[in-house]
Amino acid sequence: MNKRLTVAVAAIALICLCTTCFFAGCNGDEGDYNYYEVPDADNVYAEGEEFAKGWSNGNNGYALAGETDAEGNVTKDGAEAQRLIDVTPSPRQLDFMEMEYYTFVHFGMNTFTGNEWGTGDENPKKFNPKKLDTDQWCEAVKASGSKGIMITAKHHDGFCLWPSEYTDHDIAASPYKDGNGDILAELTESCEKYGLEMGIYLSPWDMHEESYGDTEKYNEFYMNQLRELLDGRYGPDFDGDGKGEIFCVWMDGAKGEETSKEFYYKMDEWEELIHELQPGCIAANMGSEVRWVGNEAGVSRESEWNVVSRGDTANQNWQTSEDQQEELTSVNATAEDLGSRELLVKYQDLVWYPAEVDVSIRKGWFYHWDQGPKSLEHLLQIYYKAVGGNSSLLLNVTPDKKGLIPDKDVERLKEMGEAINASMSEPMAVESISVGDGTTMTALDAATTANLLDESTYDGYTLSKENNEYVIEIKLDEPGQLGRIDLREDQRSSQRVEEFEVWVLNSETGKWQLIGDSTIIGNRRILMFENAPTTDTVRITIKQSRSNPVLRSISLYEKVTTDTQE
Ligand SMILES: [Ca+2]
Ligand SMILES: [Ca+2]
Repeated sequence: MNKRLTVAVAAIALICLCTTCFFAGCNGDEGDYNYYEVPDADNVYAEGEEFAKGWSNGNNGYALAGETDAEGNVTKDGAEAQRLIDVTPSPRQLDFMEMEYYTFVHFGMNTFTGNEWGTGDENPKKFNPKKLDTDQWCEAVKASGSKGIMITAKHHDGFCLWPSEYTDHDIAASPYKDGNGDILAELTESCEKYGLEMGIYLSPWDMHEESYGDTEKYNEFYMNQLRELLDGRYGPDFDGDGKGEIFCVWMDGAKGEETSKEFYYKMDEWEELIHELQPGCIAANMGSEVRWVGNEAGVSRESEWNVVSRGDTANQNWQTSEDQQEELTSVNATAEDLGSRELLVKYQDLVWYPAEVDVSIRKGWFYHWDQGPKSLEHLLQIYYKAVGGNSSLLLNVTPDKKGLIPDKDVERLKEMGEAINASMSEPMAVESISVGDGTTMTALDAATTANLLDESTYDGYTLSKENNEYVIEIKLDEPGQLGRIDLREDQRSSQRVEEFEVWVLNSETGKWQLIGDSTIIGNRRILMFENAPTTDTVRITIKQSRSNPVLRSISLYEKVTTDTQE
């Protein structure tokens, strides 16, 4: 777990996260989230006709781990499928993936100076929120469906929101509560009250700290601050052992330009300390457990893979020339393909490294009076694309100089939570589920059906190749119009599905109609439909998978009247 991704990955993330994107104002385009346009009648089969027409469940699409050929040798495809699915999440990563959506709070000295980046020599007297209310933060983000809050305990300017023993550049030197304030302690109480997890951003870049630039000395300083933040004094104590829990420490790779080339962050040591003090705490962004999605616009890939290459060594089965070796080390965080079979076959060293989408509700990460929140449509688009596209969503909010999330943003967060709830609160009632090849179908027993309909539990159903199970048929209690389909794989068995389709039996025409197709599923894949025909039977066909798909859950949601793009 301690090996790092290549320098190329880190360097690109560093530049984009901290300069390019903000200054270029890359705020994301609205309007590109896919509601699936249901195609017209050309993709239909009459009932009874062979369903699985035109696609293969052979090696190309559905190689089983360890599959043997006619001579009894393990096939190349089978061995490769096994190699890929052998990469699975750590228990800590598995738990973290249940968070799905949580909130960044950028609040600090920059809030009072109007900067995105400070200088490190700001006067602490400038920091003076008069109405700071962390309950207001928690109430607002909770209403949006968020499960936790991550606070900028220290941003690049080095000003600390908690009284730190290791610096004078902190809240104790500010007028806030006459120097007796501790915003992390206040947030701890509020998180406990609202049932939200708490995370911490501790900027590795520290413009104020004298030892910054000296690897050894600064390392000691940073580790000391980590100890203060993670020794149990902060974070809600949900397990009741008297010590607070921190769910995530978020570290970016930003570094002062004036530092020497020899100066570096000892990320491995930091991560070790984080896990020693808080065994459940994830190291994100430049940490080795959750990867940056590659932009700050809230955009994730169509196929977001959890198993990716470290980008350093060639797979022994893949012959490399010098040029190809060069290509191998150039995998970077912003590449479109990080995890296809075609790509991974070239690499020896694979890791479980799921994506996190970080984006601000406003243009900036800190509060600026002349900015406002993104539209509801834009936020929903970001949410469905990230959470519904096998990524975590870290949505930033910006408390103002008073110390409050602005009213407009509070309202927008509420609308967001309400819209998601309206579309996805109560799944359509299911009569039965069966599996097979589309012609011969076998009903699942009641217990398996219940597991498969329960999205909160990992257990579901593993499709069998021997029985030609690549079609899953869901019979509904009542006919209805699909608005959302929400699929989950059991990530304990890695990420397997590479391509699938959704079909419905059109109640009017009596024919099967293709209404959507997509690539990966992973932790969660949500497809949205605006004009699906009325149906009482839905089929999901797995077209390609790395060995048998292991499904955690299937949830179908009926279209609601408010549920349109407009
Ligand atoms: Ca505890
Ligand atoms: Ca389940």
